[in-house]
Amino acid sequence: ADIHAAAHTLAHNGGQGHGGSHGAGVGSALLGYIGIDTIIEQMRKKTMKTGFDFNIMVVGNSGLGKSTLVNTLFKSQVSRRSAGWTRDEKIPKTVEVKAVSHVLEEGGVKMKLTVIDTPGFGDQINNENCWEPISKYINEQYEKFLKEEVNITRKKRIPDTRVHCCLYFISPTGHSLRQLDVEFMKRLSHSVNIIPVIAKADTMTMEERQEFKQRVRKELEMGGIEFYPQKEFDEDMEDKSDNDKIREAMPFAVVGSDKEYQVNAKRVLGRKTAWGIVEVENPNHCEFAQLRDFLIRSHLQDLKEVTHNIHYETYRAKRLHENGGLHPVSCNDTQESNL
Ligand SMILES: Nc1nc2c(ncn2[C@@H]2O[C@H](COP(=O)(O)OP(=O)(O)OP(=O)(O)O)[C@@H](O)[C@H]2O)c(=O)[nH]1
Ligand SMILES: [Mg+2]
Repeated sequence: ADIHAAAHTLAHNGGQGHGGSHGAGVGSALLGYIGIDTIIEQMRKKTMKTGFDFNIMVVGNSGLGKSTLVNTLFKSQVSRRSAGWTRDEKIPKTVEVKAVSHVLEEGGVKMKLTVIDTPGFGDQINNENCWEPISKYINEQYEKFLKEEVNITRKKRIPDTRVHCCLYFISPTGHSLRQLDVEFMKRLSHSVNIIPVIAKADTMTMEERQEFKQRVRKELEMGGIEFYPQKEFDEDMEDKSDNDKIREAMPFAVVGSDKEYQVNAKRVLGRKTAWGIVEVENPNHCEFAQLRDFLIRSHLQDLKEVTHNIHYETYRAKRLHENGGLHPVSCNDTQESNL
């Protein structure tokens, strides 16, 4: 992103810059502050005003704690737990895709969070094509966005329903990945950012967990399955070294909970197990905090950018190509990030 010819970059740090500009030749008259750096504050203000969309999908067998984990991640009831549904309702005959939106606000910043649930995934007798409705949903959102984009009169802000992130829940069997896991991730990893996680990590001992994690990692690698953050999209060495650390720690073995326990005079979210209370946010107990930090605190914007610049772009190019090269007139000035 920051490719620039060195000769054209003039450090201009306010009042201190003057002395340094003597021999520079170019721009020798740096007489005071311009205000380039205020762009950050301007962007901040805009974001505060408009808020932003974030769409997260959860996929995995019934009962793996998908709803609980999303609720734990966002500290609110953003995904309805299926408890309370009747038996017949509980396992749909086909995979359904259900999106529910909420607006969350923190520090004056509004996030419109949409949680896309996929009840019925992996719960059928024959799970052969159960990735299909999910893939269809993902592509439909790209299609919607594309239609809006190629309109002659476009909305100032195209509503973004594209799936920015797909949390894939791996069953804590202690054995290995199932055929379905491999199939799903293989089929979808080129159209959506997949983040695999090991569900209900508290049902395994620390040793079992480590062993299982190693095995899953090896199988993902052998299966040639790519997941987010993809190596090929690292933008520079710093990105690469940060992301390498994350990739080496994946898939995160997580625990979710909506119950609080008293631990050392503090109320913490946790789960009671045979070997004591597993604290959800304690990095010594499970990798929930690592997942949260990565997903929300460091990579949320990047998830959106990769969705727009890579996955959507791939879809768009393919669609326009199919259309016999019918390019929209104004395809070059689309919003960079759909904030
Ligand atoms: N041991 C353990 N149990 C969990 C965890 N997360 C959720 N559960 C429990 O597992 C059950 C199912 O949790 P849900 O969050 O409804 O699971 P889900 O994947 O959303 O299930 P469906 O919506 O039916 O597909 C509930 O009884 C939860 O309390 C976890 O991390 N560890
Ligand atoms: Mg659920």
